[in-house]
Amino acid sequence: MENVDIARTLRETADLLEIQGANPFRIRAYRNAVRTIEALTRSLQDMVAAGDDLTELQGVGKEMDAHIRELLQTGQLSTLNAVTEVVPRTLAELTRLDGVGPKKAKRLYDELGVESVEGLEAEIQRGTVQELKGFGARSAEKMLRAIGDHRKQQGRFLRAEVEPYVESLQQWMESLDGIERLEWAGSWRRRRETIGDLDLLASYVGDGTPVVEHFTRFDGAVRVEAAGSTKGNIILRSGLSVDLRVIPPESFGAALHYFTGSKEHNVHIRTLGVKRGLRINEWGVFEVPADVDPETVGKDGGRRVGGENEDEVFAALDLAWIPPELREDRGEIDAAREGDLPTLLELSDIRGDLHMHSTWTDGTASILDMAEACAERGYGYMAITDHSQAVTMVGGLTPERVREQWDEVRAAQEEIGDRLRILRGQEVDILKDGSLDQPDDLLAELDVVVASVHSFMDLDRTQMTRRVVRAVSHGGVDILGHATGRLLGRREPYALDVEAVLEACAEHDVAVEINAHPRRLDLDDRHVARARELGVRVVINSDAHAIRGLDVMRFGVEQARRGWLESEHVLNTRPLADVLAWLEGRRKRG
Ligand code: DGT
Ligand code: CA
Ligand code: CA
Ligand code: ZN
Repeated sequence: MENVDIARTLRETADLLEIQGANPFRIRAYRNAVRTIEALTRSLQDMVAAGDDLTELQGVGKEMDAHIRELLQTGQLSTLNAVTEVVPRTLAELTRLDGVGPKKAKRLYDELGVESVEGLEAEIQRGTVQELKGFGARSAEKMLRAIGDHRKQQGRFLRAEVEPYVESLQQWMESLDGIERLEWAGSWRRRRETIGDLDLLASYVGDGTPVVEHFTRFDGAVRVEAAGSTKGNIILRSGLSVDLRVIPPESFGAALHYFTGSKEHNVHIRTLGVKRGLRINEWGVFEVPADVDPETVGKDGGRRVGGENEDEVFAALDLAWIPPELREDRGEIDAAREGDLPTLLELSDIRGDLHMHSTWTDGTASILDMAEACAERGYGYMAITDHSQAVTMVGGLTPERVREQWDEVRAAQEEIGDRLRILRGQEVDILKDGSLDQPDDLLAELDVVVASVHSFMDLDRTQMTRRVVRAVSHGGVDILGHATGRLLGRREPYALDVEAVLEACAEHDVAVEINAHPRRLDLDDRHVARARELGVRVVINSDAHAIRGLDVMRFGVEQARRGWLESEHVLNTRPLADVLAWLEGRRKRG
């Protein structure tokens, strides 16, 4: 079992225990363990094999330690089995719907016999949910929307969920002799924010059966769907499907290009080939005589002019090699022809992080610990941006508390010295009418203000757009945080005219955030590209709530690359002096 599988099982158990009305402390123990496991970089399996004491991990006590060991040994959890004797396991899925917590799930089950998302949908259609006390038509309508959101994302995985499998499968395949090249293709290589399935290519001379057989023996596989001499497919415990293709070396580059996609990019490339009398497919690049329609010759008919390396596919069309992130047929082919491809930014360009939380609100680490961790990551600056008071659930800060926090910021700064600059920030709530959750004098005294929406997310498009535009036009806001509020797999973006918001950001010189949390990645790639076109400054923030949370920055950088960003478009690639100059300039203009 991978860490993600263990985390998922524990989370499911916690959900079901909560539905059952178990002791809140017990439930919290599960959730704390889940949070730790999700942030863990080492595999629990390896740690146990190495004889590590798991109870040294934060949030992992004796009971969770035993659970993890049981899962690793048997693939089962007896506690979960016992719980599912009382409430059906499918109820856990219900609580994953936005707006349906354990209490609601329990009532839907007790009073209407709803056991699953499908069941809930059917009951809403019959009108029974609307009749329940405390539910009503509006709430039923919201649930229907949540079901729709949930469905749209079904079967797709976050990059962060897939990453551990990529690493362990890579290691497993590398342990076999004879594979010349091994590359991931598909949406994973294009660094899409969600992944439908994984596509792995192996270059191998001769019959590929041993490679496919080795692949199917990967210990994370629960099912083998296909195993032949050139192709294999396995299903992992999480339900993730992995395709393997074994490719002869002379075709490897062409296959890598083909299976990297996207399909739209491939179609465009193939069409350009046809115009030049070239047949381009997963086997190679072939020249066909002028009087022959290239579509009519066989899959490897004609004279081979390339295919071993990927750049030969592009070179045959007089194109520069295109980074996989850009291969969506959104102008990258023209740019490659004209020498206009962007020099995409890299993780190492990032010099600071301007959105994170501490123990002052819902973070788990102190300001000093966060600062040390940022310094360790090589940053020159960071901002502590705890929530404002409207977010009551996490103890959002009043203006007085914010000023108190500055003492701790100052103390942490003294401790850290000139290794890193700690900026005094806030994540200020954008209230329902677009006003801000802090007074103007406080905003002016803060070094950096991130403004975000955390409430009334179901306003209509006009109201929501007016609200956000008003906030970014206020003058006191430096950064618009997670602009569309989407949660991948959980919640669609709220109704918002992003174009109008970006225009307002451009007009008022407000930076727009790429929130790097793998479940957010908000803005999305197209809007990032649009921000670049409009000349809006972009900032990539971790929104970390724990030290490990800082490490999601890489996902944000990947998203920025998919949005064609170069280092110069991103605020936090600039040195501290530039960032301060920009912030101070904004303060003066007020
Ligand atoms: P995913 O798995 O939904 O996250 O997205 P992809 O892009 O990984 O899609 P997948 O796994 O179905 O196929 C991998 C690549 O193979 C795809 O990006 C392009 C190529 N491909 C698949 N089907 C076709 C097709 O019908 N025509 C062309 N031209 N290429 C295809
Ligand atoms: Ca795929
Ligand atoms: Ca595939
Ligand atoms: Zn937020």
